[in-house]
Amino acid sequence: MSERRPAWAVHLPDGVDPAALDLLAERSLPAAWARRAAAAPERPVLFQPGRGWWARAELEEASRRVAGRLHRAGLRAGDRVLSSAGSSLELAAAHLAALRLGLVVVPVNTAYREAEVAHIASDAEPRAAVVDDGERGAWMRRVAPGEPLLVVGPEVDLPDGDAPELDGAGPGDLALICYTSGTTGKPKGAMLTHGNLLAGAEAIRLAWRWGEDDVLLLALPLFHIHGLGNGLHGTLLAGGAAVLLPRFDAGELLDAAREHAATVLFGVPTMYARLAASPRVAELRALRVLVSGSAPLPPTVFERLAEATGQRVLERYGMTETMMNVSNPYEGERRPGTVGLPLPGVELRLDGGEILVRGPNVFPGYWRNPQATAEAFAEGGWFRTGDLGSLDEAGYLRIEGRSKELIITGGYNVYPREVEELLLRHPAVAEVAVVGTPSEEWGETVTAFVVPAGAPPDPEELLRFAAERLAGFKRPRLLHYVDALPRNALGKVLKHQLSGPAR
Ligand code: MLC
Ligand code: AMP
Repeated sequence: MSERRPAWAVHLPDGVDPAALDLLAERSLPAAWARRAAAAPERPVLFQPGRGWWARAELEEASRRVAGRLHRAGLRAGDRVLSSAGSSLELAAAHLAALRLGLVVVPVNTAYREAEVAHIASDAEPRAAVVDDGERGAWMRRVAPGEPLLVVGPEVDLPDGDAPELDGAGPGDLALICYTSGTTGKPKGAMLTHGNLLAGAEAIRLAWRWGEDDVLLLALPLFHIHGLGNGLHGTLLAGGAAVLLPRFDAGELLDAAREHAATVLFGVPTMYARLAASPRVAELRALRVLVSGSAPLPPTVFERLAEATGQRVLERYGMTETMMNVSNPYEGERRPGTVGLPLPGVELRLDGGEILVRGPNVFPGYWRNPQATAEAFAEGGWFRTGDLGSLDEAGYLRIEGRSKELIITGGYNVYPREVEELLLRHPAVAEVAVVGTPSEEWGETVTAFVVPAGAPPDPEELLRFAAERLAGFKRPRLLHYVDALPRNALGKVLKHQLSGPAR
Protein backbone atom coordinates (compact mmCIF):
# COMPACT_ATOMS: atom_id res chain seq x y z
CA MET A 1 0.00 0.00 0.00
CA SER A 2 2.66 2.48 1.06
CA GLU A 3 4.21 2.75 -2.43
CA ARG A 4 0.82 4.00 -3.62
CA ARG A 5 0.95 6.97 -1.29
CA PRO A 6 1.45 10.02 -3.48
CA ALA A 7 4.48 12.23 -2.78
CA TRP A 8 2.15 15.01 -1.68
CA ALA A 9 0.68 12.99 1.21
CA VAL A 10 3.53 14.42 3.31
CA HIS A 11 1.59 17.70 3.44
CA LEU A 12 -1.62 16.29 4.89
CA PRO A 13 -2.56 16.75 8.52
CA ASP A 14 -2.94 13.59 10.60
CA GLY A 15 -6.17 11.79 9.89
CA VAL A 16 -6.64 13.01 6.31
CA ASP A 17 -6.59 9.99 3.99
CA PRO A 18 -4.93 10.85 0.67
CA ALA A 19 -6.99 8.26 -1.17
CA ALA A 20 -10.20 9.97 -0.04
CA LEU A 21 -9.05 13.55 -0.61
CA ASP A 22 -11.25 15.55 -2.97
CA LEU A 23 -9.92 19.08 -3.43
CA LEU A 24 -13.05 20.06 -5.36
CA ALA A 25 -15.56 18.79 -2.82
CA GLU A 26 -16.79 22.32 -2.11
CA ARG A 27 -17.42 22.92 -5.88
CA SER A 28 -16.28 26.53 -5.91
CA LEU A 29 -14.64 29.14 -3.75
CA PRO A 30 -17.71 31.44 -3.61
CA ALA A 31 -19.92 28.50 -2.65
CA ALA A 32 -17.49 27.55 0.11
CA TRP A 33 -17.43 31.18 1.26
CA ALA A 34 -21.23 31.38 1.40
CA ARG A 35 -21.25 28.36 3.72
CA ARG A 36 -18.60 29.90 6.00
CA ALA A 37 -20.56 33.15 6.17
CA ALA A 38 -23.79 31.37 7.04
CA ALA A 39 -22.13 29.17 9.66
CA ALA A 40 -20.56 32.00 11.70
CA PRO A 41 -21.65 35.41 10.42
CA GLU A 42 -20.16 37.27 13.37
CA ARG A 43 -16.56 36.14 12.90
CA PRO A 44 -14.10 38.79 11.64
CA VAL A 45 -12.79 38.29 8.12
CA LEU A 46 -11.10 41.39 6.71
CA PHE A 47 -9.40 44.43 8.21
CA GLN A 48 -8.32 47.61 6.48
CA PRO A 49 -6.25 50.23 8.31
CA GLY A 50 -8.30 53.33 9.04
CA ARG A 51 -11.51 51.41 8.40
CA GLY A 52 -11.62 48.57 10.90
CA TRP A 53 -12.83 45.00 10.73
CA TRP A 54 -15.58 43.51 8.62
CA ALA A 55 -17.37 40.48 9.97
CA ARG A 56 -18.24 37.67 7.56
CA ALA A 57 -21.83 38.96 7.47
CA GLU A 58 -20.64 42.37 6.28
CA LEU A 59 -18.59 40.89 3.47
CA GLU A 60 -21.47 38.59 2.60
CA GLU A 61 -23.92 41.52 2.43
CA ALA A 62 -21.53 43.81 0.59
CA SER A 63 -20.74 41.19 -2.03
CA ARG A 64 -24.43 40.32 -2.43
CA ARG A 65 -25.30 43.99 -2.86
CA VAL A 66 -22.60 44.51 -5.48
CA ALA A 67 -23.67 41.35 -7.29
CA GLY A 68 -27.20 42.75 -7.44
CA ARG A 69 -25.93 46.02 -8.88
CA LEU A 70 -23.77 44.36 -11.52
CA HIS A 71 -26.65 42.10 -12.48
CA ARG A 72 -28.99 45.03 -12.81
CA ALA A 73 -26.40 46.76 -14.99
CA GLY A 74 -26.73 43.84 -17.37
CA LEU A 75 -23.69 41.74 -16.53
CA ARG A 76 -24.16 38.00 -16.89
CA ALA A 77 -22.18 34.84 -16.14
CA GLY A 78 -19.11 34.63 -18.36
CA ASP A 79 -18.83 38.40 -18.88
CA ARG A 80 -15.38 39.80 -18.15
CA VAL A 81 -14.71 42.48 -15.54
CA LEU A 82 -11.36 44.23 -15.36
CA SER A 83 -10.18 44.80 -11.79
CA SER A 84 -7.37 47.24 -11.06
CA ALA A 85 -7.17 48.88 -7.66
CA GLY A 86 -5.20 49.01 -4.45
CA SER A 87 -6.28 46.67 -1.65
CA SER A 88 -9.42 47.67 0.22
CA LEU A 89 -12.50 46.13 1.80
CA GLU A 90 -14.57 47.32 -1.17
CA LEU A 91 -12.22 45.82 -3.72
CA ALA A 92 -12.41 42.46 -1.93
CA ALA A 93 -16.22 42.69 -1.89
CA ALA A 94 -16.39 43.61 -5.58
CA HIS A 95 -14.09 40.74 -6.48
CA LEU A 96 -16.12 38.27 -4.48
CA ALA A 97 -19.36 39.66 -5.94
CA ALA A 98 -18.09 39.04 -9.45
CA LEU A 99 -17.11 35.45 -8.65
CA ARG A 100 -20.45 34.82 -6.95
CA LEU A 101 -22.26 36.07 -10.04
CA GLY A 102 -20.19 33.87 -12.35
CA LEU A 103 -18.40 36.81 -13.94
CA VAL A 104 -14.80 36.42 -15.05
CA VAL A 105 -12.41 38.73 -13.21
CA VAL A 106 -9.42 40.09 -15.13
CA PRO A 107 -6.91 41.55 -12.64
CA VAL A 108 -4.73 44.38 -13.99
CA ASN A 109 -1.60 45.64 -12.23
CA THR A 110 -2.11 49.25 -11.10
CA ALA A 111 1.47 50.08 -12.20
CA TYR A 112 0.70 49.41 -15.86
CA ARG A 113 0.91 52.32 -18.27
CA GLU A 114 -1.48 53.00 -21.13
CA ALA A 115 -0.20 50.52 -23.72
CA GLU A 116 -0.01 47.70 -21.16
CA VAL A 117 -3.57 48.37 -19.97
CA ALA A 118 -4.86 48.82 -23.51
CA HIS A 119 -3.67 45.41 -24.66
CA ILE A 120 -5.52 43.65 -21.84
CA ALA A 121 -8.65 45.78 -22.17
CA SER A 122 -8.97 45.04 -25.87
CA ASP A 123 -8.03 41.36 -25.71
CA ALA A 124 -10.32 40.40 -22.81
CA GLU A 125 -13.37 42.15 -24.30
CA PRO A 126 -14.62 43.24 -20.88
CA ARG A 127 -18.10 44.64 -20.14
CA ALA A 128 -17.07 46.46 -16.98
CA ALA A 129 -14.04 47.68 -15.08
CA VAL A 130 -13.44 48.27 -11.38
CA VAL A 131 -10.68 50.85 -11.00
CA ASP A 132 -9.48 53.33 -8.38
CA ASP A 133 -7.97 55.73 -10.88
CA GLY A 134 -9.90 57.72 -13.47
CA GLU A 135 -7.05 57.84 -15.97
CA ARG A 136 -6.73 54.04 -15.96
CA GLY A 137 -10.48 53.79 -16.49
CA ALA A 138 -10.23 56.16 -19.45
CA TRP A 139 -7.42 54.09 -21.01
CA MET A 140 -9.61 51.02 -20.69
CA ARG A 141 -12.72 52.70 -22.07
CA ARG A 142 -10.83 54.02 -25.07
CA VAL A 143 -9.89 50.57 -26.34
CA ALA A 144 -12.47 48.12 -25.00
CA PRO A 145 -14.36 46.83 -28.02
CA GLY A 146 -18.16 46.73 -28.32
CA GLU A 147 -20.57 48.77 -26.16
CA PRO A 148 -19.13 51.53 -23.96
CA LEU A 149 -17.30 49.98 -21.03
CA LEU A 150 -18.99 50.37 -17.64
CA VAL A 151 -16.27 51.88 -15.43
CA VAL A 152 -16.87 52.00 -11.68
CA GLY A 153 -14.89 52.52 -8.48
CA PRO A 154 -14.28 49.69 -6.00
CA GLU A 155 -17.50 50.61 -4.15
CA VAL A 156 -19.43 49.87 -7.40
CA ASP A 157 -21.72 52.83 -6.94
CA LEU A 158 -24.57 51.74 -9.21
CA PRO A 159 -28.33 51.44 -8.63
CA ASP A 160 -29.24 48.51 -6.39
CA GLY A 161 -30.86 45.48 -7.95
CA ASP A 162 -32.09 42.12 -6.79
CA ALA A 163 -29.25 39.65 -6.67
CA PRO A 164 -30.07 36.59 -8.71
CA GLU A 165 -29.16 33.19 -7.35
CA LEU A 166 -25.48 33.37 -6.46
CA ASP A 167 -22.63 30.90 -6.15
CA GLY A 168 -23.83 28.62 -8.93
CA ALA A 169 -20.52 28.31 -10.81
CA GLY A 170 -19.10 24.80 -11.12
CA PRO A 171 -15.45 23.69 -11.16
CA GLY A 172 -15.22 23.88 -14.96
CA ASP A 173 -16.50 27.44 -15.23
CA LEU A 174 -14.12 30.27 -15.93
CA ALA A 175 -13.32 32.50 -12.93
CA LEU A 176 -10.23 34.56 -13.75
CA ILE A 177 -8.14 35.60 -16.71
CA CYS A 178 -4.68 36.66 -15.53
CA TYR A 179 -2.44 38.21 -18.15
CA THR A 180 1.16 37.10 -18.08
CA SER A 181 3.81 38.32 -20.43
CA GLY A 182 5.33 35.90 -22.85
CA THR A 183 8.71 35.47 -24.46
CA THR A 184 7.10 36.25 -27.77
CA GLY A 185 4.43 38.76 -28.63
CA LYS A 186 1.94 40.33 -26.28
CA PRO A 187 0.85 39.17 -22.81
CA LYS A 188 -1.45 36.15 -22.88
CA GLY A 189 -4.52 35.67 -20.73
CA ALA A 190 -4.14 32.61 -18.52
CA MET A 191 -7.66 31.28 -17.89
CA LEU A 192 -8.29 29.94 -14.41
CA THR A 193 -11.45 28.01 -13.61
CA HIS A 194 -13.38 27.91 -10.35
CA GLY A 195 -11.93 24.41 -9.95
CA ASN A 196 -8.39 25.79 -10.27
CA LEU A 197 -9.04 28.47 -7.63
CA LEU A 198 -10.61 26.00 -5.24
CA ALA A 199 -8.00 23.26 -5.68
CA GLY A 200 -5.20 25.81 -5.31
CA ALA A 201 -6.60 27.33 -2.12
CA GLU A 202 -7.59 23.97 -0.62
CA ALA A 203 -4.12 22.51 -1.15
CA ILE A 204 -2.38 25.31 0.75
CA ARG A 205 -5.10 25.42 3.41
CA LEU A 206 -4.36 21.79 4.21
CA ALA A 207 -0.60 21.98 3.76
CA TRP A 208 -0.06 25.07 5.88
CA ARG A 209 -2.66 24.08 8.51
CA TRP A 210 -4.61 27.25 7.78
CA GLY A 211 -7.62 27.58 10.04
CA GLU A 212 -10.31 29.80 11.47
CA ASP A 213 -8.07 31.23 14.14
CA ASP A 214 -5.43 32.44 11.72
CA VAL A 215 -4.85 36.11 10.98
CA LEU A 216 -2.94 36.68 7.74
CA LEU A 217 -0.89 39.80 7.05
CA LEU A 218 -1.56 40.58 3.40
CA ALA A 219 0.61 43.36 1.98
CA LEU A 220 0.71 41.79 -1.48
CA PRO A 221 -1.46 43.36 -4.17
CA LEU A 222 -4.76 41.71 -5.07
CA PHE A 223 -4.03 41.77 -8.81
CA HIS A 224 -1.64 38.82 -8.95
CA ILE A 225 -2.10 35.21 -7.98
CA HIS A 226 0.08 35.41 -4.86
CA GLY A 227 -2.02 38.03 -3.08
CA LEU A 228 -5.34 37.10 -4.69
CA GLY A 229 -5.33 33.32 -5.09
CA ASN A 230 -3.30 32.48 -2.00
CA GLY A 231 -3.97 35.49 0.22
CA LEU A 232 -7.60 36.50 -0.26
CA HIS A 233 -9.06 33.25 -1.58
CA GLY A 234 -7.16 31.18 0.97
CA THR A 235 -8.48 33.35 3.79
CA LEU A 236 -12.07 32.93 2.59
CA LEU A 237 -11.71 29.18 2.23
CA ALA A 238 -9.92 28.65 5.53
CA GLY A 239 -12.49 30.77 7.33
CA GLY A 240 -9.66 32.84 8.77
CA ALA A 241 -9.08 36.59 8.81
CA ALA A 242 -6.75 38.86 6.85
CA VAL A 243 -5.31 42.30 7.47
CA LEU A 244 -5.22 44.05 4.08
CA LEU A 245 -2.26 46.40 3.90
CA PRO A 246 -2.48 48.63 0.82
CA ARG A 247 1.33 48.82 0.65
CA PHE A 248 4.37 47.11 2.09
CA ASP A 249 6.35 48.87 4.78
CA ALA A 250 8.29 46.75 7.25
CA GLY A 251 7.44 48.96 10.25
CA GLU A 252 3.74 49.21 9.41
CA LEU A 253 3.57 45.48 8.84
CA LEU A 254 5.13 44.76 12.23
CA ASP A 255 2.76 47.24 13.88
CA ALA A 256 -0.18 45.44 12.28
CA ALA A 257 1.22 42.07 13.34
CA ARG A 258 1.29 43.19 16.93
CA GLU A 259 -2.06 44.98 16.92
CA HIS A 260 -3.95 42.04 15.40
CA ALA A 261 -1.93 39.15 16.84
CA ALA A 262 -1.20 37.99 13.32
CA THR A 263 -0.26 34.36 12.81
CA VAL A 264 0.62 34.07 9.09
CA LEU A 265 2.63 36.20 6.66
CA PHE A 266 2.83 35.78 2.89
CA GLY A 267 5.55 37.69 1.10
CA VAL A 268 7.99 37.86 -1.78
CA PRO A 269 11.73 37.60 -1.01
CA THR A 270 12.21 41.38 -1.32
CA MET A 271 9.80 41.82 1.60
CA TYR A 272 11.64 39.22 3.67
CA ALA A 273 15.00 40.83 2.86
CA ARG A 274 13.66 44.18 4.10
CA LEU A 275 12.15 42.61 7.22
CA ALA A 276 15.42 40.80 7.92
CA ALA A 277 17.18 44.19 7.83
CA SER A 278 14.70 45.78 10.25
CA PRO A 279 15.82 46.36 13.85
CA ARG A 280 12.39 45.01 14.85
CA VAL A 281 12.75 41.73 12.95
CA ALA A 282 12.57 39.65 16.17
CA GLU A 283 8.88 40.59 16.47
CA LEU A 284 8.15 38.06 13.71
CA ARG A 285 8.82 35.41 16.34
CA ALA A 286 5.18 35.74 17.41
CA LEU A 287 3.80 34.41 14.12
CA ARG A 288 2.91 30.79 13.39
CA VAL A 289 4.34 30.63 9.88
CA LEU A 290 6.11 32.85 7.33
CA VAL A 291 5.62 31.79 3.70
CA SER A 292 7.78 33.04 0.82
CA GLY A 293 7.32 32.70 -2.92
CA SER A 294 7.15 34.25 -6.41
CA ALA A 295 10.96 34.32 -6.63
CA PRO A 296 13.86 32.43 -5.04
CA LEU A 297 14.42 33.18 -1.36
CA PRO A 298 18.16 33.68 -0.88
CA PRO A 299 19.46 31.19 1.72
CA THR A 300 21.22 34.13 3.42
CA VAL A 301 17.83 35.78 4.07
CA PHE A 302 16.44 32.45 5.28
CA GLU A 303 19.36 32.09 7.72
CA ARG A 304 19.15 35.67 8.96
CA LEU A 305 15.45 35.29 9.71
CA ALA A 306 15.98 31.90 11.35
CA GLU A 307 18.61 33.40 13.62
CA ALA A 308 16.67 36.54 14.51
CA THR A 309 13.21 35.04 14.87
CA GLY A 310 13.52 31.29 15.28
CA GLN A 311 11.29 31.02 12.19
CA ARG A 312 12.28 28.79 9.29
CA VAL A 313 10.58 30.55 6.38
CA LEU A 314 8.45 28.11 4.43
CA GLU A 315 9.28 28.53 0.73
CA ARG A 316 6.89 27.38 -1.95
CA TYR A 317 6.80 27.50 -5.76
CA GLY A 318 3.91 28.48 -8.00
CA MET A 319 2.90 30.43 -11.04
CA THR A 320 -0.08 32.19 -12.51
CA GLU A 321 -1.01 29.29 -14.80
CA THR A 322 -0.87 26.67 -12.07
CA MET A 323 -1.46 28.34 -8.73
CA MET A 324 0.78 26.65 -6.14
CA ASN A 325 2.70 23.53 -7.16
CA VAL A 326 5.31 22.69 -4.58
CA SER A 327 5.96 23.63 -0.96
CA ASN A 328 8.29 22.93 1.88
CA PRO A 329 6.41 20.99 4.53
CA TYR A 330 4.73 22.61 7.51
CA GLU A 331 5.70 19.67 9.65
CA GLY A 332 8.99 18.10 8.72
CA GLU A 333 12.16 19.58 7.37
CA ARG A 334 12.18 22.91 5.52
CA ARG A 335 15.24 22.99 3.30
CA PRO A 336 16.56 26.42 2.34
CA GLY A 337 17.38 26.70 -1.36
CA THR A 338 14.62 24.22 -2.22
CA VAL A 339 10.90 24.72 -2.73
CA GLY A 340 9.95 21.39 -1.20
CA LEU A 341 7.56 18.67 -2.29
CA PRO A 342 4.47 18.60 -4.56
CA LEU A 343 1.34 20.02 -2.95
CA PRO A 344 -1.84 17.92 -2.55
CA GLY A 345 -3.20 16.91 -5.95
CA VAL A 346 -0.09 17.99 -7.87
CA GLU A 347 1.95 15.61 -10.02
CA LEU A 348 5.43 16.74 -10.98
CA ARG A 349 8.07 15.41 -13.36
CA LEU A 350 11.24 16.67 -14.97
CA ASP A 351 11.75 16.55 -18.72
CA GLY A 352 15.29 17.40 -19.75
CA GLY A 353 15.52 19.48 -16.57
CA GLU A 354 12.28 21.36 -17.23
CA ILE A 355 9.63 21.16 -14.53
CA LEU A 356 6.29 19.78 -15.75
CA VAL A 357 3.17 19.73 -13.58
CA ARG A 358 -0.32 18.31 -13.78
CA GLY A 359 -3.31 18.48 -11.46
CA PRO A 360 -6.60 20.20 -10.66
CA ASN A 361 -4.69 23.44 -10.02
CA VAL A 362 -3.41 23.64 -13.62
CA PHE A 363 -5.16 26.07 -15.96
CA PRO A 364 -6.98 24.88 -19.10
CA GLY A 365 -5.20 27.29 -21.49
CA TYR A 366 -4.74 30.84 -22.73
CA TRP A 367 -7.71 33.00 -23.60
CA ARG A 368 -8.49 32.82 -27.32
CA ASN A 369 -5.02 31.54 -28.05
CA PRO A 370 -5.08 27.86 -29.04
CA GLN A 371 -1.56 28.01 -30.42
CA ALA A 372 -0.01 29.27 -27.18
CA THR A 373 -2.11 26.73 -25.28
CA ALA A 374 -0.91 23.85 -27.45
CA GLU A 375 2.71 24.92 -27.01
CA ALA A 376 2.31 25.16 -23.24
CA PHE A 377 1.34 21.53 -22.74
CA ALA A 378 3.21 18.29 -23.35
CA GLU A 379 1.32 15.10 -24.16
CA GLY A 380 -0.91 13.84 -21.36
CA GLY A 381 -1.89 17.27 -20.09
CA TRP A 382 1.49 18.11 -18.53
CA PHE A 383 2.08 21.85 -18.30
CA ARG A 384 5.56 23.03 -19.24
CA THR A 385 6.51 25.58 -16.60
CA GLY A 386 9.62 26.91 -18.38
CA ASP A 387 11.43 26.56 -15.04
CA LEU A 388 14.38 24.23 -14.66
CA GLY A 389 14.77 22.06 -11.60
CA SER A 390 16.33 19.05 -9.95
CA LEU A 391 15.21 16.75 -7.15
CA ASP A 392 17.40 15.95 -4.18
CA GLU A 393 17.59 12.54 -2.53
CA ALA A 394 14.51 13.23 -0.41
CA GLY A 395 12.48 14.44 -3.40
CA TYR A 396 12.78 18.16 -2.61
CA LEU A 397 12.67 20.34 -5.71
CA ARG A 398 15.40 22.87 -6.33
CA ILE A 399 14.73 25.56 -8.94
CA GLU A 400 17.92 25.70 -11.00
CA GLY A 401 16.99 28.39 -13.48
CA ARG A 402 14.62 29.08 -16.32
CA SER A 403 14.39 27.99 -19.91
CA LYS A 404 12.14 30.99 -20.53
CA GLU A 405 13.74 34.40 -20.75
CA LEU A 406 12.35 36.04 -17.67
CA ILE A 407 13.58 38.52 -15.10
CA ILE A 408 11.97 38.47 -11.64
CA THR A 409 12.39 41.72 -9.74
CA GLY A 410 10.77 42.06 -6.34
CA GLY A 411 8.42 39.19 -7.22
CA TYR A 412 7.21 40.81 -10.45
CA ASN A 413 7.93 39.23 -13.82
CA VAL A 414 9.57 41.21 -16.57
CA TYR A 415 10.05 39.79 -20.05
CA PRO A 416 13.23 41.26 -21.57
CA ARG A 417 11.73 41.32 -25.04
CA GLU A 418 9.01 43.74 -24.04
CA VAL A 419 11.58 46.19 -22.63
CA GLU A 420 13.88 45.70 -25.62
CA GLU A 421 11.09 46.41 -28.11
CA LEU A 422 10.21 49.59 -26.26
CA LEU A 423 13.80 50.88 -26.12
CA LEU A 424 14.27 50.13 -29.82
CA ARG A 425 11.53 52.64 -30.55
CA HIS A 426 13.83 55.40 -29.31
CA PRO A 427 15.63 56.93 -32.29
CA ALA A 428 19.01 57.00 -30.51
CA VAL A 429 18.98 53.22 -29.87
CA ALA A 430 20.42 50.96 -32.58
CA GLU A 431 20.51 47.65 -30.69
CA VAL A 432 19.61 46.61 -27.20
CA ALA A 433 19.70 43.59 -24.92
CA VAL A 434 17.93 43.49 -21.56
CA VAL A 435 19.00 41.08 -18.82
CA GLY A 436 18.51 40.61 -15.09
CA THR A 437 21.57 41.33 -12.98
CA PRO A 438 21.81 40.04 -9.39
CA SER A 439 20.52 42.32 -6.65
CA GLU A 440 20.41 41.62 -2.95
CA GLU A 441 17.18 43.54 -2.42
CA TRP A 442 15.26 42.83 -5.64
CA GLY A 443 16.64 39.41 -6.58
CA GLU A 444 17.30 40.67 -10.07
CA THR A 445 17.52 44.18 -11.49
CA VAL A 446 16.37 45.04 -15.00
CA THR A 447 19.53 46.04 -16.85
CA ALA A 448 19.78 47.32 -20.43
CA PHE A 449 22.81 47.11 -22.72
CA VAL A 450 22.39 49.64 -25.49
CA VAL A 451 24.32 50.12 -28.71
CA PRO A 452 23.65 53.78 -29.56
CA ALA A 453 22.79 54.89 -33.07
CA GLY A 454 25.43 57.62 -33.23
CA ALA A 455 26.17 59.77 -30.19
CA PRO A 456 24.96 58.06 -26.95
CA PRO A 457 21.65 59.57 -25.83
CA ASP A 458 21.36 61.31 -22.47
CA PRO A 459 20.76 58.38 -20.10
CA GLU A 460 18.17 60.33 -18.11
CA GLU A 461 16.25 61.05 -21.28
CA LEU A 462 16.29 57.40 -22.34
CA LEU A 463 15.14 56.25 -18.90
CA ARG A 464 12.37 58.84 -18.94
CA PHE A 465 11.27 57.55 -22.36
CA ALA A 466 10.92 54.08 -20.81
CA ALA A 467 9.25 55.43 -17.66
CA GLU A 468 6.45 57.04 -19.62
CA ARG A 469 5.60 53.81 -21.40
CA LEU A 470 6.32 50.94 -19.00
CA ALA A 471 5.23 49.96 -15.51
CA GLY A 472 7.82 51.14 -12.98
CA PHE A 473 9.03 47.67 -12.10
CA LYS A 474 9.78 46.85 -15.78
CA ARG A 475 11.90 49.89 -16.31
CA PRO A 476 15.67 49.46 -16.69
CA ARG A 477 17.34 50.51 -13.47
CA LEU A 478 20.84 50.05 -14.85
CA LEU A 479 21.96 51.20 -18.27
CA HIS A 480 25.20 50.40 -20.10
CA TYR A 481 26.31 51.81 -23.43
CA VAL A 482 28.34 49.31 -25.45
CA ASP A 483 29.88 49.31 -28.92
CA ALA A 484 28.39 45.95 -29.86
CA LEU A 485 26.43 43.10 -28.32
CA PRO A 486 28.14 39.73 -28.00
CA ARG A 487 26.61 37.38 -30.56
CA ASN A 488 27.11 33.78 -31.64
CA ALA A 489 27.73 32.64 -35.20
CA LEU A 490 23.99 32.73 -35.89
CA GLY A 491 23.71 36.31 -34.70
CA LYS A 492 21.88 35.46 -31.47
CA VAL A 493 22.80 37.70 -28.54
CA LEU A 494 24.79 35.84 -25.87
CA LYS A 495 23.02 37.31 -22.89
CA HIS A 496 24.95 35.34 -20.29
CA GLN A 497 28.06 37.27 -21.37
CA LEU A 498 26.44 40.59 -20.51
CA SER A 499 27.43 42.10 -17.18
CA GLY A 500 29.69 44.83 -15.97
CA PRO A 501 29.73 48.11 -14.14
CA ALA A 502 26.75 50.43 -14.22
CA ARG A 503 26.83 53.56 -16.30
C1 MLC B 1 8.30 48.78 -7.07
N1 MLC B 1 9.37 49.23 -7.75
C2 MLC B 1 10.03 48.19 -8.23
C3 MLC B 1 9.31 47.06 -7.82
N2 MLC B 1 8.26 47.45 -7.09
N3 MLC B 1 11.14 48.10 -8.96
C4 MLC B 1 11.56 46.89 -9.31
N4 MLC B 1 10.92 45.76 -8.95
C5 MLC B 1 9.79 45.81 -8.21
N5 MLC B 1 9.15 44.70 -7.84
C6 MLC B 1 9.80 50.62 -7.94
C7 MLC B 1 8.69 51.58 -8.32
O1 MLC B 1 8.52 51.63 -9.71
C8 MLC B 1 9.24 52.88 -7.77
O2 MLC B 1 10.23 53.37 -8.64
C9 MLC B 1 9.96 52.46 -6.51
O3 MLC B 1 10.27 51.08 -6.69
C10 MLC B 1 9.11 52.61 -5.27
O4 MLC B 1 7.81 52.11 -5.52
P1 MLC B 1 6.93 51.46 -4.38
O5 MLC B 1 5.63 51.06 -4.93
O6 MLC B 1 6.97 52.35 -3.17
O7 MLC B 1 7.76 50.16 -4.09
P2 MLC B 1 7.62 49.20 -2.91
O8 MLC B 1 6.32 49.42 -2.20
O9 MLC B 1 8.85 49.24 -2.12
O10 MLC B 1 7.49 47.81 -3.69
C11 MLC B 1 8.28 46.75 -3.45
C12 MLC B 1 7.39 45.51 -3.26
C13 MLC B 1 6.51 45.36 -4.53
C14 MLC B 1 8.32 44.33 -3.09
C15 MLC B 1 6.53 45.67 -2.05
O11 MLC B 1 7.30 45.26 -5.67
C16 MLC B 1 5.56 44.19 -4.46
O12 MLC B 1 4.47 44.28 -3.89
N6 MLC B 1 5.95 43.03 -4.99
C17 MLC B 1 5.09 41.86 -4.99
C18 MLC B 1 4.74 41.46 -6.37
C19 MLC B 1 3.75 40.28 -6.39
O13 MLC B 1 2.68 40.32 -5.83
N7 MLC B 1 4.16 39.23 -7.07
C20 MLC B 1 3.39 38.04 -7.19
C21 MLC B 1 3.17 37.66 -8.66
S1 MLC B 1 2.31 36.09 -8.71
P3 MLC B 1 10.10 54.81 -9.31
O14 MLC B 1 11.39 54.95 -10.06
O15 MLC B 1 8.90 54.70 -10.21
O16 MLC B 1 9.94 55.77 -8.19
C22 MLC B 1 3.54 34.94 -8.87
C23 MLC B 1 3.19 33.52 -8.69
C24 MLC B 1 3.73 33.06 -7.40
O17 MLC B 1 4.67 35.27 -9.04
O18 MLC B 1 4.46 32.08 -7.32
O19 MLC B 1 3.43 33.74 -6.40
P1 AMP C 1 4.15 34.42 -12.56
O1 AMP C 1 4.20 34.08 -14.01
O2 AMP C 1 4.12 35.86 -12.25
O3 AMP C 1 3.10 33.68 -11.90
O4 AMP C 1 5.54 33.93 -11.98
C1 AMP C 1 5.80 32.57 -11.88
C2 AMP C 1 7.28 32.30 -11.88
O5 AMP C 1 7.85 32.77 -10.65
C3 AMP C 1 7.61 30.83 -11.93
O6 AMP C 1 7.54 30.30 -13.22
C4 AMP C 1 9.01 30.82 -11.35
O7 AMP C 1 9.95 31.14 -12.35
C5 AMP C 1 8.95 31.95 -10.33
N1 AMP C 1 8.82 31.48 -8.95
C6 AMP C 1 7.71 31.41 -8.17
N2 AMP C 1 8.02 30.95 -6.94
C7 AMP C 1 9.36 30.70 -6.94
C8 AMP C 1 10.28 30.22 -5.96
N3 AMP C 1 9.92 29.91 -4.72
N4 AMP C 1 11.57 30.09 -6.33
C9 AMP C 1 11.98 30.41 -7.59
N5 AMP C 1 11.16 30.87 -8.54
C10 AMP C 1 9.86 31.03 -8.22
